[in-house]
Amino acid sequence: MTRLFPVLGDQLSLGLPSLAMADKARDVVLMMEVRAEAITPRHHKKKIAFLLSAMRHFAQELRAAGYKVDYVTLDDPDNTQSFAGEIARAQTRHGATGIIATWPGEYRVAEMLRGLGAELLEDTRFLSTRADFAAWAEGRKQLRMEFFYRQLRARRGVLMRDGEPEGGQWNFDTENRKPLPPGLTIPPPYAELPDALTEAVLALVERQFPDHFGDLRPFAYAVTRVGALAALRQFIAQRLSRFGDYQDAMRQGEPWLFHSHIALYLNCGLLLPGECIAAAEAAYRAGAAPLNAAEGFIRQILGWREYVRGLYWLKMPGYAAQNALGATRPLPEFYWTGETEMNCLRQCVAETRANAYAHHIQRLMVLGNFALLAGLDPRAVNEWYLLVYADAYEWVELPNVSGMVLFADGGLLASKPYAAGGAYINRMSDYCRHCRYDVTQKTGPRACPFNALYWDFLARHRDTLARNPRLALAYKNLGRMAPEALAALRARAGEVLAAL
Ligand code: FAD
Ligand code: DLZ
Ligand code: SF4
Repeated sequence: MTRLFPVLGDQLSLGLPSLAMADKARDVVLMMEVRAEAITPRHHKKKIAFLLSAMRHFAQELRAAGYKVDYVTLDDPDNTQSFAGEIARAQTRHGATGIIATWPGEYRVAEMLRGLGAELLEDTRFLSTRADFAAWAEGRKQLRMEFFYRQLRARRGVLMRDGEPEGGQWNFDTENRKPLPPGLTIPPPYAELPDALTEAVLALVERQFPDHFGDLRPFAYAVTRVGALAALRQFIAQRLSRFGDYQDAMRQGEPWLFHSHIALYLNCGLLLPGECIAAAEAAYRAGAAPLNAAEGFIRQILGWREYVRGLYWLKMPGYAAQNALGATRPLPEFYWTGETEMNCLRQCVAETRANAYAHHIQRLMVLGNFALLAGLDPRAVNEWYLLVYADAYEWVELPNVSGMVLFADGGLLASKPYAAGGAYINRMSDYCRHCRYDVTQKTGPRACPFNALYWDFLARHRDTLARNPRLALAYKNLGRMAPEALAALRARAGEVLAAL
């Protein structure tokens, strides 16, 4: 009896628990390129190309490892272009009696697979389980990442010494907020030339999705495990040592800085979180990276990545509909075109369009901060983030956007909204030096829009946010402001919003 083992685009790991159960002699691994996944939402061209090429390369690896692989290509004339349609067709084709899969990365896909009677296995590529997170969250009013992280670190013995955190403290974030000094050499990112398989996919994407957002070429991402491992090695050797110091910095024309650029590989399965953490810890122990860098990097993966996944599965499906601040404004056109005089936003959209990548602070404090302050509709903002970044899958994108950026979950993830005026962007970047607006001005036609929007945001949400102890100082300052000054700021904010 043949059984069907669907392997989805974000499950490109030979160690997948479902694959371990497959009988190579009689079971069939099914991989499906389907249009529905590319067009709802309409993903960035580079993201589609990356994933389809990585899938095609992974199918070769599976065959080399002895699996029977049934691979449906996007332009197969019989392709029904949906997961459910392709699984049904493959069941008939192979006379398959059962479906076994690894837990997928999206709630709707899990529901679809369950609806087809599939057996779903826990995804062992994560370092904690959904049940671990649910047990930890039980009875807690607030779910702070820091405490989940500490527990995981201690349990797994990561950066620990005699039962205590290495260096005597869990978190070195206060050392990780430096702006970039002038003259610092930034190493180029890992890059590969596309092989014939990738070139075929690039041509396919150009043909099938010409109107999607984003630049398809140049295409230099790795598409195999070997390439992804090389990218990880290059990060550890060339950038990790400065990752901590400049984690929050931004510089015009420098999209990659000292970040790792591995989330796209981790999230589709070409890299595993445990090996990235082990590589960073080994670099620290060998004296090749300082503790604030290694701990900072490890916390992103062992802490944030595991935490947002736990939160997603605990709170779905309701999490996607949350809108605690009642935000309803449509997404401004400049999120697609980059055509705005706000230089920080223009730069971040342009880099997103070119690379299907922006680093964390660009996503959070520029693109996200504007969405928060302007009261953009969480559904529209989530859709944008999900489609523009090559590393975006709903389990990781949604908590970051609805929880971290928009405070749409009412403070479940973040202890306060990450709202900031232009001064923060000016401190951490050189964007303001190249901007038509003046970051020091609060009102008037040349005033940086972030300034008025910030105060307007606080005033607008006074009833909901003023009791938050972490906003006490901000509300104290708002309270001290002369009524005419606040009125002028709010009028300026009104103009900015009306112009959107
Ligand atoms: P680095 O800065 O080098 O960090 C190392 C790794 O840590 C990343 O590769 C990633 O795996 C992990 N990591 C870091 N921060 C987070 C986080 N907040 N949540 C989960 N993992 C994290 N990350 C995604 O992987 N997919 C997304 O769709 C995504 N959407 C985001 C949306 C918003 C609004 C924000 C603020 C953050 C989002 N992040 C997302 C988190 C983070 O911005 C990206 O993981 C990071 O920018 C990817 O680049 P990098 O690989 O160079 O990461
Ligand atoms: C994002 C994406 C795209 C563009 N295309 C495919 C595809 O053709 N086949 C596939 O298996 N997965 C694709 N994905 C990823 C899925 O949309 C989805 O995010 C994951 O399968 C997680 O459930
Ligand atoms: Fe952005 Fe304001 Fe700075 Fe211009 S002045 S780059 S709008 S923060």
